[in-house]
Amino acid sequence: MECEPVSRLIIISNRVSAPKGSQSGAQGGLAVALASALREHDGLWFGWSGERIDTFTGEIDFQTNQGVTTATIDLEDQDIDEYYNGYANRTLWPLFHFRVDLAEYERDFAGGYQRVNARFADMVSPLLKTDDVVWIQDYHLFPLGDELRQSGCTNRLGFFLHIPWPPRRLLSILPEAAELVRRMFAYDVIGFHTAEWLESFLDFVRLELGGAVGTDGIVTLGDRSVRVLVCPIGIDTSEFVELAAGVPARLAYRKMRDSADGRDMIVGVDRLDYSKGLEERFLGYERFLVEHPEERKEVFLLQIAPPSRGAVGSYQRIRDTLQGLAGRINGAYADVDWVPIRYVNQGYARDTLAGIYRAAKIGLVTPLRDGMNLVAKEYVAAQNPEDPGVLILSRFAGAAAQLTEAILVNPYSAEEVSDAILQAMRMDRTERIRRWRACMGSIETQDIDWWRQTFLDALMLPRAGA
Ligand code: GDG
Repeated sequence: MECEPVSRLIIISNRVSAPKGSQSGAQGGLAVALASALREHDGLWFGWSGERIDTFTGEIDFQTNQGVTTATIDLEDQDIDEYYNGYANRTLWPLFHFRVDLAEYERDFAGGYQRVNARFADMVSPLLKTDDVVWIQDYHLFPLGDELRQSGCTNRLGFFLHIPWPPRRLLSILPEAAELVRRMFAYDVIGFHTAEWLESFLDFVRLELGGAVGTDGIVTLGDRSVRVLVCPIGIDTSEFVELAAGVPARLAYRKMRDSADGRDMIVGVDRLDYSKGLEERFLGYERFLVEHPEERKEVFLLQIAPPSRGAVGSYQRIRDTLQGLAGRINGAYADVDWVPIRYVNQGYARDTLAGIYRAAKIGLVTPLRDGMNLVAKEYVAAQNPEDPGVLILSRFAGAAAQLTEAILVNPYSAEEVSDAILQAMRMDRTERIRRWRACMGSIETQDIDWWRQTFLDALMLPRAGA
């Protein structure tokens, strides 16, 4: 099937990351990829500024930076509490990451979520031209497509989910689940990272809503049809390879190797989030120290964990738990010349990070559940091809479907994590190179440009309902 060219692209996400002077700053790969798509299609990026105001004004702040125009609005306290800290991060995020125990269900949260999605639609609608193609990002904005349709929008609308889609029975716990999924049929195309997330979505549509799943990737509910696809997000692999070979990365590499004093370094880099399995990771590493006392001083774990979503109680608790755990493990095993865990609660520039990844013999990426996980891919991209490190990856990260030659582990099992660390430490160079090449092949083929193009191509196919 032929796809039409994209005329103007409108991207809508909860937050907008305006392009900065350098790609080596805090800006993530996603922001860079979306910015380059916007540049190519003369686009506009709409979202929340991240600022709080007393009363919502409806004012839009337009800015153009390096060929990318952004349009942002400020939100009022109640919106942020109910929509962002509430429904998005206290209800949907935990539930979609299998943490039923942490998910909170408040009508006020659901109401705030609905209100802000309607607000986004009110603000965006007047900006839309007839041929604009609209691409909405992530779980903060599930109902936005339907809100736009209600205000008369006939544009092509695409939606991409960056987090896992939970199994049907789990999603049924959400009081608004049926309505939320029904409203997703306002989109023309919905994309997921993995076949597993897509299958769970289809299960819900089929078994809870009575929808019909065609063999051609078209799903129908009542009189609405939507095209669904698996489209795993990648990183800007060639940029990351260059970054890892550049001067700032080389300096970071040297600094790390010097401070490692000949020992192997294991690295973890994650937003401080309970879904990333940091507590279980520390316990798996402790298990390794207990089971292999002879290896203790041969290795240390560097865990970089910049705090996130600090306004949410469960994030404050995980922060306290990890501080306590790192302290306890260090207290129990440290010696005058060795500390088992270096636990760091701050973020680093991307180029520094690239050097740190390269200095690590092992990348330890063990989320309990993760839509994709870009750190796993960045770790692979940053390695020295002649002497690469080993990636240990949770089988519950979306990335495990692609990086099948990593050492895949069950992150809940301290024993498996411990065994994997030993296996990685002892792996010979030939085996390391073989596994690394397989992983690298995958992230080179399906990089961030591939992701964006694959999604947009699907969005520009003849429309599902047409
Ligand atoms: C969501 C989904 C999905 C981390 N610390 C620093 C830093 N980072 C960067 C990493 C990486 C990014 O943040 C994190 O990406 P992840 O994919 O690991 O995780 P989420 O933030 O949870 O992202 C996830 C993703 O969306 C994309 O679809 O993969 O599953 O949960 O790029 O490098 N960057 C810098 N300093 C740090 O200290 N500069």
